[in-house]
Amino acid sequence: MDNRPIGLLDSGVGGLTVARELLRQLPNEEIVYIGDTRRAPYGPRSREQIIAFTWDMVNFLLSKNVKMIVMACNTATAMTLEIVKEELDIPVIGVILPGASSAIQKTKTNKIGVIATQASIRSDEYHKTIARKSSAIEVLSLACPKFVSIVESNEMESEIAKRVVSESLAPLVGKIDTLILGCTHYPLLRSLIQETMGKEVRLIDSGAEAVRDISVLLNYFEINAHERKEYQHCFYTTAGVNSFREIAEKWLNIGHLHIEHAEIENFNKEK
Ligand code: I24
Ligand code: DGL
Repeated sequence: MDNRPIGLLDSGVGGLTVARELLRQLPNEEIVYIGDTRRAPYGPRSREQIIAFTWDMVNFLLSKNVKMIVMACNTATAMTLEIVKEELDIPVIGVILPGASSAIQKTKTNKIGVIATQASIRSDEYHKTIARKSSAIEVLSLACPKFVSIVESNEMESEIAKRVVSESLAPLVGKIDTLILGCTHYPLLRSLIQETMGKEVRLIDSGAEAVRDISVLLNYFEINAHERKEYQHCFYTTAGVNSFREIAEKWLNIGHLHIEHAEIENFNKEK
């Protein structure tokens, strides 16, 4: 048993989709969440920047005495998981392997699609991860850079969103039976994506899949938390607390969250 919190990191608020799933599936666990909202989105950024920014978040979480780190961001996972994992002596889990494994399980035609940010697609990490597990599978990868801005401008229901989603996904329609939503924001466009791809295509939410793996890992290392009377989940944002609060409280359906601003630039764990 281990009552230390689980650390989650994300480029901004998108990782709250993973946090919500974690709180639902693992209610005894306490979380510390850091979202680098000031420097988000990471999707259009360079590999070097994403690595440096992710290290800032990792070091920040280590200073909070977390028992494991969840990279709740596909872009950070694609660029940094292997590098960070190698340096830490606590478990580090990303969202790519869980999403990839689930898609492999579900495909019947051996044709899997992946949609994600530019940086994630450029890294080719989903494709490589799937190929390592099964060389029989064909992977069609597609960057959908406009999807994040649609969600962040709260236009999910608009006609523009409908058009952008259907135009963007056109290259995949009819070519795959399973589609990985390889970005934290895409589950919010799920119904539009499903409509465009057709109802026979299975959509995989990498974040939700990752939480099942977190549970397995907690069991394996015997580091589950006890049930307690009170939980003090902590959320940190590198930008304003108010806009973060609005989204987090609505999304998690919890009031009065503990949210603080954090300066993490060049965050040093020795501090
Ligand atoms: N969803 C996201 N980001 C935003 C947003 C949103 N604004 C409305 N909704 N803004 O991501 C990002 C920029 N901000 C973030 C806070 O700090 C300053 C900069 C997806 C979030 C997924 C949990 C739509 C919206 C909402 C509430 C819940 C969910 C949601 F308003 F998608
Ligand atoms: N969180 C990012 C991801 O899952 C999406 C937002 C961004 O580009 O920062 O890839």
